[in-house]
This record gives sequence, structure tokens and C-alpha cells, in this order.
Amino acid sequence: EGVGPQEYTGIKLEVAEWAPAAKEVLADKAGGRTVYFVAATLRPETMYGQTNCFVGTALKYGLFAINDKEAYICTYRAARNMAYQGIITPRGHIEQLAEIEGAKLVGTRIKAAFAINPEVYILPMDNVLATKGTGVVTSVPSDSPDDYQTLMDLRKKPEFYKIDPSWAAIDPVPVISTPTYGDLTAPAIVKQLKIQSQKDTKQLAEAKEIAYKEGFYNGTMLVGEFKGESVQEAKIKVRESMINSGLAFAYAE
Ligand code: A2H
Repeated sequence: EGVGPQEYTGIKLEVAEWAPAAKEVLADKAGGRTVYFVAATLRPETMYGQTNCFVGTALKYGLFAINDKEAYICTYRAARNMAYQGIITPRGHIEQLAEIEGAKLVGTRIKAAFAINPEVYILPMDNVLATKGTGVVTSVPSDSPDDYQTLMDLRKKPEFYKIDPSWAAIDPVPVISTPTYGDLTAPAIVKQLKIQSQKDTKQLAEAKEIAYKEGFYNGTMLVGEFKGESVQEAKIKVRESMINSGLAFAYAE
């Protein structure tokens, strides 16, 4: 990681329908507030291409009151950071309404803010770190090698991952075009590096580096408000527009 703080964008993904196990634990706990999963991303310009959203099955998540109207699902660590960044009112105050294991969140349907697919499912990912972001990783398989490979693993072994295959059925959506890899940069790089599974962490780190540089320096937006512009130009404008809409916010750590 770099020396300075990472400037993430928090993406608010409203719950559309709880998985039964999540409903059992969380129903009635939000006190009438609207509940959102909050994903932390460094690539807000790719959010048009969300196809699902990942949690770590062994991680603990909390339901946190953000204000009178909203509650967020994220790790306790992220809620504490949000409290000190003034995202929670009153500032510095953490009110945890419930706690739940990631495994029970899988199968919940959410509204994918800004995405071409309006609703997507919460699915499991092996390598979600408890120590980074919110513990919620929204999945953009067109541009993230980790997201693409995890989606392929889930499709190959739905029983092993305890998911309904229909939850992983949405295909990658072209969002950014790059001269070297075309409209689906991450799948092309995963194929080129012969990556087989999300357990190939070394090759995935290399793929992530290539995809990130290629998208940022050479990418052109294929969709959205800034279609036709370079990613370098569009990135900050997409982020600002998302934040202005109320479904995204600045989050640093
Ligand atoms: B990124 P950095 Cl399209 N555990 O968002 C594992 N990964 C996490 C995480 C956690 N707790 N929290 C966030 N992330 C992911 C989009 C994206 C991302 C694209 C391409 C690359 C990419 C869609 N997923 O990340 O270590 C999130 O995925 C590669 C840079 O702080 C977040 O941005 O650099 C990124 O990792 C932050 O990782």
C-alpha cells in the first residue's frame, strides 16, 4: 500500500430481499431505517458493471445505525472509521443494532446502485480481508480479475460454495474499453495468465496490477454519464456525480 490514506468510495447497496438466515437475525433490528450494504471501492467508474457483491463467510458484520433514516452493514472496524469521519451522526458515536456472520448474508438480493443490472445477489469470496475497506466488495468482473475469477469459481462449484446457481448467473458487462484487452479487460488478463481459481493469489495480484494500470491510463468509458471520455478524466467526475446522488460517499483509511 502507499504511504498516504486510501481514498475509497463507499457505495450504498439497498437491501431488496433478505436471505432467510439473514432475515432471522436482522428483521426488526433496523428500527424502520433503510438498510444498505456498503461496499468500498477504488474504482467508482466501474460501478456500471456490478454483477453481484461479495462478503467473507467467516467474517463478522454489524448492522449500524447511521442516522434516523439509514443503517449500514459493514465490519465494526469500518463503522468505527465512519464514525470518526463524520459519516455517522452524531460524530464518533457507534450504535450497533445487530451482528451477523457473513455466511448468513449470502443470497440476499440488493439494489446495485449505478449498475446496468438493477439488482444483484450477495455471494461468498474467499479472500475478503477483515482489515480493509468495509468487508463488502462489490463485484465488477469486467474490470477486476479477483471478481471475475471468483465468479467463475462460484459457477463451477455452486454446491461447494452453498449458493443457488441462479445467483451467479449475471455475465460481465462491458464498461471500459482498453486497446490491449478490449471491452472485458479482466477476463482477458485472467485467461492470458492462465489463472484457474481464486486461490492463485500470486497471479491474481499480477493481473490486478495490469488491469488497474491498463484501465486507468488507456481505458475509455463505454457507458454512463461520461461515455467516450478517458477513464483518467471520467474517474473523478463519476465519483463526484455518485456522491451528489446520495448513494455514495467518501471513505478513507
Ligand atoms: B475494487 P486496495 Cl473493478 N478485501 O472495487 C478484499 N478486497 C477488497 C476489500 C476487502 N476487504 N475491500 C475492497 N476490496 C477490493 C472494484 C474494483 C476494485 C475493480 C478493479 C480493481 C479493484 C470492484 N470490485 O481493486 O488493496 C475492492 O475492489 C484493485 C485495486 O486497497 C477495492 O476496489 O488497493 C480494492 O479491493 C481495494 O484494494
